[in-house]
Amino acid sequence: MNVDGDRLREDIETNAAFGAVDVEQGTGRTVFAGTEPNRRARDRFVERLKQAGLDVRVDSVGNIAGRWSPPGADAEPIATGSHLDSVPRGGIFDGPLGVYGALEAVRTIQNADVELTHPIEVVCFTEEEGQRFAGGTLGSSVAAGNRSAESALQLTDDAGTDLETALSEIGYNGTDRVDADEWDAWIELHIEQGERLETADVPVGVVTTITGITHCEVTIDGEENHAGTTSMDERADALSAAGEFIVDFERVARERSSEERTAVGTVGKINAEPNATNIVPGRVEMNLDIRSIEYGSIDEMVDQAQRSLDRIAAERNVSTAFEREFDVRPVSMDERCREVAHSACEAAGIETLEMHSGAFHDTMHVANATDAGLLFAPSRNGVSHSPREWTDWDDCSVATQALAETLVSLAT
Ligand code: HGY
Ligand code: MN
Ligand code: MN
Ligand code: MN
Repeated sequence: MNVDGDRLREDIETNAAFGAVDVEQGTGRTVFAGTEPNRRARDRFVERLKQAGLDVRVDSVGNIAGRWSPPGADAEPIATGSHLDSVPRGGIFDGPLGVYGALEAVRTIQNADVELTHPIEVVCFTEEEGQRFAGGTLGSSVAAGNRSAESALQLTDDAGTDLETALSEIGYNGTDRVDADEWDAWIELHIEQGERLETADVPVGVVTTITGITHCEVTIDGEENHAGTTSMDERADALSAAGEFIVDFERVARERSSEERTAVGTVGKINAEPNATNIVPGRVEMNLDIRSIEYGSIDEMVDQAQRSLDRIAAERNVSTAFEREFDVRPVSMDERCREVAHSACEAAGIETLEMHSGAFHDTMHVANATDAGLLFAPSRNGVSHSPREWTDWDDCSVATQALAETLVSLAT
């Protein structure tokens, strides 16, 4: 079987134009659920699915599935796919390589002389990055039965728009069903977003475990006051309190990571009010992103973060709130999918390397409903969630070939 690397590249480059933001380091893209760039990316994907002869469905939360059912393929479908939404100024491969790699794998298998017993389903999940609604992996959590469609549709963005409205505005609140429990197996192709494959000079990663993750919302309330007339010993400065907390939280994560390498902690989003030069800040809201493949590490870091916040509240005369949400335990990939991927790649002369995933993925939910596997393609210098994200086109083709070989092994 031969992947058409030029066709794959054209799909990914065309998709990159939707929500493109030109920045000095490269081409980023900003594609949130329910926005105009999201509609254009979805429309293009549906058009390409139909051109490949796949039957297209859209479910109530905007998940898109295209099914190829060749004659004799009567068993439960094998599914593959990823997401098309992005983080702000994200790269062009995080998600789209898995969506268009899946479609290219199917087109490659269609042109090969193989008799499938299972149909193959190509899937694009809604809002994996969680930039507008919920904390991430929204569509896959519904497709895998981890969240009800009703509750998902009621989620609102910062402007108060709910998901149902956002999807109907772009014409993607469907009436079909996309159910992960209908699938016999699932394989996602994704960029590694790390540098182990590049360092080892191996073209394909086979994932063993996907990190656990907790997002916490921290609020600090002090007292807004005049920056010139409020003496230093009379202040309840929410932003200085947040600054002390952030440095202490980083210490907690560094210490944990020195004992258990996959433990990480990040404060990536912060909002200070009223955010004016000459006003002592009265309120800060920030999000914590805490991960590890050891759930005990996550609990330990959350516990220490709460204790640090309580200490700072007492010392600085501020009040605090700490809400733990979006809590997903580490997920092991199924032995069957890992073994099939390794042997299919070996038979095709493609070297593989086992590793954990420090990023979360739609696969972590799908694994709850069926046998699930995750393949990685190399990331240049390990960079991702950045306009500098890059995967060489040859690496995209080899990883897509690995996906096609794995799908054929699962679907026959
Ligand atoms: O944040 C993550 O791990 C994923 O890239 N959304
Ligand atoms: Mn991502
Ligand atoms: Mn992703
Ligand atoms: Mn089978």
